[in-house]
Amino acid sequence: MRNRGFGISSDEILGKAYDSKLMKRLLQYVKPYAKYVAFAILLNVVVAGLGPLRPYLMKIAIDEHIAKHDYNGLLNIVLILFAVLIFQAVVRYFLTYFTQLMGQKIIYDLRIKIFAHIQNLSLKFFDKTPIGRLVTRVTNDVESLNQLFSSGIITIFSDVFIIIWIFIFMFSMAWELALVTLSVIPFLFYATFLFRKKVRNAYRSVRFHLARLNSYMQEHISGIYIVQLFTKEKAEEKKFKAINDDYKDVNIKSIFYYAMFFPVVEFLSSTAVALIIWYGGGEAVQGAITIGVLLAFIQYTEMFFRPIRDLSEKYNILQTAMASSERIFKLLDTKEIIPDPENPKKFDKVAGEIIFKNVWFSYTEKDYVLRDISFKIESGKTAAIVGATGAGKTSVINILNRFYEIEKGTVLLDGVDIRKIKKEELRKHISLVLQDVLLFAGTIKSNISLNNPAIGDDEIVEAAKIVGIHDFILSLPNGYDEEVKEKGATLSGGQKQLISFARALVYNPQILILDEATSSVDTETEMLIQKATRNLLKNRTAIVIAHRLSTIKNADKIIVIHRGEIRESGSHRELLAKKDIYFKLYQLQYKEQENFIL
Ligand code: DCP
Ligand code: MG
Repeated sequence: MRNRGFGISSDEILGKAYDSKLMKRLLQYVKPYAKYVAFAILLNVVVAGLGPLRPYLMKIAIDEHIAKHDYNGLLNIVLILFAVLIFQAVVRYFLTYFTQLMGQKIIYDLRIKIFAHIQNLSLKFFDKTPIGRLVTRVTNDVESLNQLFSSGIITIFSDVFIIIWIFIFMFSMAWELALVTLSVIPFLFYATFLFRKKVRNAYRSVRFHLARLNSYMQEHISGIYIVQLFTKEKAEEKKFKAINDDYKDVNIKSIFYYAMFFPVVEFLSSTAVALIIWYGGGEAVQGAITIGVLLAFIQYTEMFFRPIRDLSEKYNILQTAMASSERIFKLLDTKEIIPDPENPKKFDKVAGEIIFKNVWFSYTEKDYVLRDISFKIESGKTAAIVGATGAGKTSVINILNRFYEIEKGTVLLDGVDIRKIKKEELRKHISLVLQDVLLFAGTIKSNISLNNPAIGDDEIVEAAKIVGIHDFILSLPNGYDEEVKEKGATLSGGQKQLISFARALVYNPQILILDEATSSVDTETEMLIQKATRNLLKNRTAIVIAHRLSTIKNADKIIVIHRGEIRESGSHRELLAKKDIYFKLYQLQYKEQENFIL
């Protein structure tokens, strides 16, 4: 199906209702709980047999005891019937409990597996995958598998067993009458076949429109700020109404098929009962069968249609589950992982020398974002990267952290290719303060330490003091234990940035990267941070990216990037003397400042 800009094309997968390959894979997850499955099937066979036993007991009660005025015999049968009912209730309890337990255990494992897998995927994958889709995998799709395991597959067994038992009872009582009941089955199959086909298509469009509704909601709410700012509420409401209308229409259409199907089944079942009364009644009048047999048959016929009607519902569960599992496996099969080396190089201590050697890199395989980048930052020195928006500055950092893999060239840390270092080890030595600060649910303290138990409270306070946010934190009602709500919505941009600054410092890294780290703090705070970091940068390697050139004047080396290429590099003084790009940039900002002051 065409992806109509909603990013939901993979949600449209609607494969076969039963796919043995998928099922085989799914069963891998059931395997650890094979005992539960065996137990559940056993209980199912028992439950399935108990239901059809009742009409048989009733037949005996009528023919053997009521007809023969045997009161004591009748009492015995009633007691047996009562015992059967109680037994059935108890078995049903265990059945429900164990199948649900098994289902929950299976999807618990599956959720962990999916989450772990998603976490390890490369950022390249996330660049092109909507978050909503990944959330759906862990929630909705996993839930539909739960339905399959807890009510779908196992009750299919029970339905089949019930039908078999009914057949056995019917044919052993009166095979001619059994054939009369069966005469409506071809019609039933035909109705079911038509229904399945229609429902399948309806289901597909329901899903499509639901995904549309979801992604619209998601986008709308995350952009609510812009919507309200531009007073777009009315227009958005109109758009939502259109989407909502479509969704309602396809739902009504799908309900129509159900509304048709169930009365048809009901009609066929009543027809079968009528046939039994007509044909069986005639036989009874002639004395060919007893009244007990006739009544038992009427009950069997009614009983017989229930599992068949349920089977078509099971079919839907099966189909949904197959589609869900296909999507889940597709995600689990995604191999966009940045590999760790087989024999990783271990570091006791990192000096922090960084070398880029003829590095070429692209996000999309099409255009190179970085071309032939080469530079060296000696250990303990500070390098600055400057360049226009979109020049590729952040990309250099992404590569150094191995968030993305480069196409050509090498990146060396202390002379070792970073592909020969475990990602965890590499990133342990690098701290990063980013353009967009991300805070997590938790306290201010946990946002600084990221719940690392090795980091003590003293160190957290110390880091906060250095970046100058300590006093602010103390002014909060709960100080360092203040809850951070919804990604830090109650904090200002600058406050968030300072917290992330403290986070970077508290990890005491050998390499510190500041990507526009001071872009949203005021000039005074920026100066304070600069002073503090100057001390901190001693004996560490640092990369500083900043638009305000005044902040990087003191860097040991300034690298000027333009459209993915290094155009100049050197110290502030050297670059000014060159009177080229950096010189022009500096002049521009300098003049701007002067104008601003005037
Ligand atoms: N890009 C991309 N996919 C990403 C990130 C970036 O295709 N996930 C593109 C957008 C830019 C180019 O790569 O054209 C360089 O992006 P950078 O983030 O490296 O740019 P800068 O950091 O230099 O820009 P800014 O100053 O705006 O932060
Ligand atoms: Mg950037």
